[in-house]
Amino acid sequence: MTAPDTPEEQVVADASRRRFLGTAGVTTAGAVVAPMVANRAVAAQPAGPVAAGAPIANKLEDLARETSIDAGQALTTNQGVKIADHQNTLKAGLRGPALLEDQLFREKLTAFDHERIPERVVHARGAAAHGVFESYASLSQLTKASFLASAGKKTPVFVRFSTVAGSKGSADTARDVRGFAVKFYTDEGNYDLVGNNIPVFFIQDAIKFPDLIHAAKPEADREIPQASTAHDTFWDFISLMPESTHMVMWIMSDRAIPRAYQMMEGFGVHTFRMINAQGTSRFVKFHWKPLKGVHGLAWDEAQKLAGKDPDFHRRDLADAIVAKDFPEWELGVQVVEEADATRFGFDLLDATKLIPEELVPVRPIGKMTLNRNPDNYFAETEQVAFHTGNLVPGIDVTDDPLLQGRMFSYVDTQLTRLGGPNFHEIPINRPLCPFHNLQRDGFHRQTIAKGRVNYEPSSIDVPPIQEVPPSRGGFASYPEPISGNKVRHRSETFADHYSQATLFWQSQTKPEQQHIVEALQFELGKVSVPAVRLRMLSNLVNVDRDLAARVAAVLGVPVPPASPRVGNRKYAPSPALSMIARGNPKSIVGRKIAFLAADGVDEAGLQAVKAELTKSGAVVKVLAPHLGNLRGANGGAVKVDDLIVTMPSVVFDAVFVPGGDASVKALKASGDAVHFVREAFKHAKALAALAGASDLLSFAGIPAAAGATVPGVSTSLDTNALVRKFIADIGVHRHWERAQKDSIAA
Ligand code: HDE
Repeated sequence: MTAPDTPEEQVVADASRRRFLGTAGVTTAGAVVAPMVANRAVAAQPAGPVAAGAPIANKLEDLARETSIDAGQALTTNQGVKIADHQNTLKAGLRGPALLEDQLFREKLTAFDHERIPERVVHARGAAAHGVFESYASLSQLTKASFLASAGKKTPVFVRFSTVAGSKGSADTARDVRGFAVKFYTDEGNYDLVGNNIPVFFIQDAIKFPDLIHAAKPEADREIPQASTAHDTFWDFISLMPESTHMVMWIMSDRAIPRAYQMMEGFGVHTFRMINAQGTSRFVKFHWKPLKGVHGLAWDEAQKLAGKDPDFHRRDLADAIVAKDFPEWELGVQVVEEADATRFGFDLLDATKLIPEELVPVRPIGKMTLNRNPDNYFAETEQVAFHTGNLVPGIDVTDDPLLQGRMFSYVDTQLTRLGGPNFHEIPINRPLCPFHNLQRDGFHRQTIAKGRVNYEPSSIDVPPIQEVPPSRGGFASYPEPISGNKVRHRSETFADHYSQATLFWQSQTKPEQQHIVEALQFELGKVSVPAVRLRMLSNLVNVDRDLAARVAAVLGVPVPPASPRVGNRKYAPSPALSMIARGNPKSIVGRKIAFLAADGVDEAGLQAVKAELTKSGAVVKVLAPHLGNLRGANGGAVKVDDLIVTMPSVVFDAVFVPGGDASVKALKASGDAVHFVREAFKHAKALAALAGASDLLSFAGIPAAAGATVPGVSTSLDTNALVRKFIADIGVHRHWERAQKDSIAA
């Protein structure tokens, strides 16, 4: 090894020598530790008592009290003792056995051995972000909740998105409902809106939740399959629970394979209450509407993404925030007067039903912007604990028997997951306003509550800890009048299980209906028990006979008779339920566009299209058979971003092929490039090719010849016209109506 020239090289050399020298290396360690000690003064200091003090305006400031930056610091034990050798255990002799007394080794390994906590029993896989909610106007006529009390009022939020069935390490793009949990750090305490991206649920009563989840999770004997409902036990349970049919229609639709978290709607699902200062209560349903529109993946694409980029959704969320293309949603409410609760012909307390937006419009009340990624996945995303019971004055629950069960489950589950009752003290969970009560002790207690008095009433503390009446902000449950016999029964008003499933089906566009049919064919095709398939088909006949027939045809069985049903309410189709008919903005901001090129590319054409797409907010990546620079046809150079083999078509929204004879020829000779365009076509994405590059598309079997009009494919145009059409095509998201796509082998 040559002698180090700089102090930095000396540090590296010293560190690597210590790895081999053991304690002898201690003599050189001073050189490593000394500059770090000097840095120590800048280390973030731990926070003071958390329960005391004035309100903190901002959650990031609050979390900053707990952050610590290790870079540049002296390496120490948890007791603050500086560590001289972090490479070798303490041994009896250079080649001898390890010594039990090695406290440095034991502290390190003990911490490591206990690094994992139980994953969430459901919603284990998730990703989160910080942001802000801004109220549009005073909502005081509806609710006394202070975070909705005035126009422009800003409240910090932390939002966690998740899949439900898969384990923590499963793929983001599994067919599943997505969790959409929002924690508002309001100035009156934390309010959690723990919702999903689908407005209804599988079951009506919480007592069935463990059965539903057992049936959906991997089967009990072999723990197969992971993060998939395409198996016997799920469909066995579902087919025996007709109340799940409405939700099943949503799960089989493209809602269950979103393009991005930022392109999903969110729903509170249950009917909640809002109560104003006068004590008037109204029913509300919560809706989050993404400003980027609601978009899905193709099912084949979602399955391939599960292997090619299992982190597709969490990467998209984090990247968008880094690029300052902040994900945004409007929060809206559907409001129903108590007196109108029975006018819909279904029960507002039944979580398998929705109120069509055409019957009760969604009123926008504020906007949420996610603008900061968490610093630490475990500390924030994993340890955040949501709870439907985290309510603030002015918002309350109803008697929905599903919601009532959730009121128990969320705190209960954290006791195991987060190891005791003090999880509210974890920085991501603690409120921004002061909190004081007489709850004490327990595992991992952080707050050092001073004084003798830990009970109430007491005359010793003057003044004592005090209740706050509702008139001054105390929470009081809505005094709903209740009477009735103690029963274990389901109300008859919950009995119509099919009418809204039919409403959903009839509200879908033709391609969306086709996707539902294909999803059912796929899932039931994986079911091995014939009786389960038949029972499910009998339920589907109640939704729509044609739907059942199209599924039955592929399952190779005749359509069975309908299963028994109660009720048959007719609804007008609701365009708001369709991801396509609802209408989406045509913006291409944040859309990922692959440019396929090779040496000899027409660099001027490439740069011109790239400039226009980038100006419109899209993210362009040049993919080529090799990294470095491409030689342009006219002597220029084009920087390559990625290899064609490392970035598959499924991670992009559209494909552009620039001209240049040699480039097009090389791409035609590359199986990866040909597969790339075929697959993008099959997944209904926008494709564009300049000049001779349409050869690549034709060669791949894509109808791209001059004069061919295939939705979303642009060829034979000059650069300006092509860019305009390509941008419009990308804005449509997917060209599902493309007839030829399913015959393409990819
Ligand atoms: Fe949950 N649910 N849930 N759930 N849920 C959990 O709480 C539960 C339901 C939802 O990102 C658990 O902290 C029961 C509906 C989300 O941390 C657990 C019932 C909706 C998340 C639990 C339901 C949800 C959870 C597991 C039926 C949409 C993830 C870990 C009565 C409105 C929150 C945890 C996060 C998580 C119980 C049904 C949404 C076990 C008993 C309906 C978004 O407490």
